[in-house]
Amino acid sequence: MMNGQWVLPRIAKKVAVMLTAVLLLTLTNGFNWNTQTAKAAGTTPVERYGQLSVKNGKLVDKSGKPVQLKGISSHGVQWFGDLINEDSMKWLRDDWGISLFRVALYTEEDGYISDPSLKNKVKEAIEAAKKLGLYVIIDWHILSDGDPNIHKNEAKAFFNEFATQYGHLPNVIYEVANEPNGNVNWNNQIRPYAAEVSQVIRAKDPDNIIIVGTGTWSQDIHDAADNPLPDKNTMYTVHFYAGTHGQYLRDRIDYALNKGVGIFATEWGTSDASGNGGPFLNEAKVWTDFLASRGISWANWSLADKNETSAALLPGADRKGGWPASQLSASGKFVKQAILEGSSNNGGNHGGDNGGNGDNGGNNGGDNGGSTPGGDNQGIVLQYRTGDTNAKDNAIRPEFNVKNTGTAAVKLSDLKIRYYYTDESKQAQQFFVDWAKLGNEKVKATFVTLPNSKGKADKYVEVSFTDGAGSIQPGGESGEIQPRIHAANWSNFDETNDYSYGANQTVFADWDHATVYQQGKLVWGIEP
Ligand code: DCB
Repeated sequence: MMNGQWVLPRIAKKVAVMLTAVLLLTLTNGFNWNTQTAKAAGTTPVERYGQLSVKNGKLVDKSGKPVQLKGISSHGVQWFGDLINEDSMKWLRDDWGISLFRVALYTEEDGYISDPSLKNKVKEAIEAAKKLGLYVIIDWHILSDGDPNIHKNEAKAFFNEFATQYGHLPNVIYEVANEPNGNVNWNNQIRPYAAEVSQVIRAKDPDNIIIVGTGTWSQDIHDAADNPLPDKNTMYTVHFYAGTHGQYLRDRIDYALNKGVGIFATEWGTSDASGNGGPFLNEAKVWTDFLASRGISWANWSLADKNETSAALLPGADRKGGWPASQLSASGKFVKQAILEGSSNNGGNHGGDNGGNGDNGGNNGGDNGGSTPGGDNQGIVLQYRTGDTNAKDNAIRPEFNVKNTGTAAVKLSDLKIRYYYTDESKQAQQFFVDWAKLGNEKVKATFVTLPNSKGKADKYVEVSFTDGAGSIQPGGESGEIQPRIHAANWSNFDETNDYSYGANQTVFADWDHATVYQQGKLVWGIEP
């Protein structure tokens, strides 16, 4: 199976998740987490917990006791900076029970690099956090600049300034690279960058927590766990979106925890990875329960009133807090409740009602099990359309829908789809899933070069499904599966001579120029 990263489009409009080997490690919860920390009325979070540090992979307070911080992240300060102020943060502390606030300073997208004055908003948030006794994450929000080294010099200057000015405060947490993505990995780009920036911070601030992003939009925590940084108060961030990222990512967290490294979820959403779609509150509940059981601190994306699912506020919400339920989105209600639940932080005693009976936006996590035995089935139909009408660009986008017209359920993990093409690049191939109804992470692929090329085919991609993908019931279908193939060097293909390509088939219809195998047996289509 090929690993690959993809380049983030400037305007991310579709959820895309890298398809890669998933660590199938089932690990037991290696430690007992005490979620009940001492409740001291009338004190702020920072008064209660003081100087944080990392001990045996856990975030601990001044007396060495594990602590789970919970809170919310701002959206980009260049867009929603007016929602970041002492009043709104006070409201979040007292009404929502947050102990943590994250300030997202985008580097690109009209962020800090083009407008350095945006750092003043970060300073405002830190000053407010100091007054309110909140922990504050200074988030160097790389995103379209997938490689943190692109703005490394600016990062070093920025963190030097902030560590010098605020490093003495116990409130401050540094996040040095939000979401590395694209053609970068932990060992070659991210770790060296983080080591260099950390050195700058440590020269001024010997002990506050430093959090480092990981590859694939901060999902490659296993790579960091395999080769962590030497600094003992460094943690690694995992980011997840409930509609996109599921069990495989929780398994990676357990893998990392069992290796003894500290994990911090500095950003997560109830939406899909685009920030929109859903909300997926059942899935989100599975996640917040998981984080609670592992004692992992988190900040939700985001404090914004943008018209998107992940925004906690509805458009036009007040700028300075005081939000009634009618100004909260479904996500905002869910997140507020998740923060208040089991929180030791509602003794804020600075006004607001701390009752904690927020509206419960969440349903209880349902599990969708239901596997059925395979067996011989003659009812498989493959539908196809091309998602790409440009036959000469760098992408091949065959989209599939598998129908079961038979009488027995068909296990998806028994099926393989082959799509045949000619590979002009002669390079390694990259495979991504832009969308799959059954869950992007449940679709895998491998590339096979034919020993003897057959005119219109010298390679095929074989799409398969994980055990967790479930079954297609009689009369049912898989739903759309939208893969994308690129050469490792992003060179163009010529699809006009590809066996499986249907230039004119832009709506789903049966397609026999791609094949389906069930437990290895050809059950649909004609091989080239
Ligand atoms: C992350 C980014 C964050 C982004 C959210 C949701 O990106 F850290 O900046 O926020 O997750 O996508 C979104 C805002 C939008 C805004 C857009 C661009 O919600 O309002 O227009 O940023 O500034 C992720 C996270 C995961 C994945 C992809 C992205 N993933 N992404 O797994 O594929 O494409 O940005």
